[in-house]
Amino acid sequence: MIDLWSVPTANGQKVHIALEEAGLPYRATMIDLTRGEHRTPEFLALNPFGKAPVMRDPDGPGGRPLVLAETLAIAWYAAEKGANGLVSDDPAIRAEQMMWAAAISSSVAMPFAMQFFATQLAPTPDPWLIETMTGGARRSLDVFEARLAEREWVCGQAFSVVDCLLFPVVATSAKRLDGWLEAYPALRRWHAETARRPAVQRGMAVGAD
Ligand SMILES: N[C@@H](CCC(=O)N[C@@H](CS)C(=O)NCC(=O)O)C(=O)O
Repeated sequence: MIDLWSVPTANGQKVHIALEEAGLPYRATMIDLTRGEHRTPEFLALNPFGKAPVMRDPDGPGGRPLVLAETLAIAWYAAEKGANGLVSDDPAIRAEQMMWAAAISSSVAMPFAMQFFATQLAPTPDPWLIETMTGGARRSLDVFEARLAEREWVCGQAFSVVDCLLFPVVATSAKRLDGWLEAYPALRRWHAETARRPAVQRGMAVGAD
């Protein structure tokens, strides 16, 4: 069974949802960042960057154990291993899925993370940083609003690993923005449809208590 060391944040939720949608059995251990559990020698041996989530599959490719960090890498691995169609067999669609998955993990995750640091964690609020990162977060929602106005799921007619990665951005990170999805009707429709999926509900519940 896959072992997952995780956190109840958007990054952790992305991986929980991908594992649930892939139908792979896993055991999640929640890491307490406030107690420095991500800086122990045992954790750093799994991920030298000292960041959750991290996964260990004892039955990886070729039957050998595989340790993976990075949310995108874990979600993509789960999507491929689960063979539930979360990653397309068509090389062109697959390349497009990778582009959107990478964008969510970098161009989108960065302003949302910085917005959280600037508004919730910074000892002294910096108005420039707050405005810049809130603007960046909103502009990334604008991109998905335009896309989802024209297609059911982020990469077309089929739910994919990209939707698994986007859901916590919208359901958790964007919820911190004033008005949440008020100005985003297509994202509201997509969020409601995605939130109805039992695997998404199970993934969001992991570590939530
Ligand atoms: N690029 C990494 C970022 C992971 C990350 O920042 N995880 C946070 C929790 S959401 C963490 O472990 N923070 C601890 C730290 O940075 O010290 C990914 O996509 O998985």
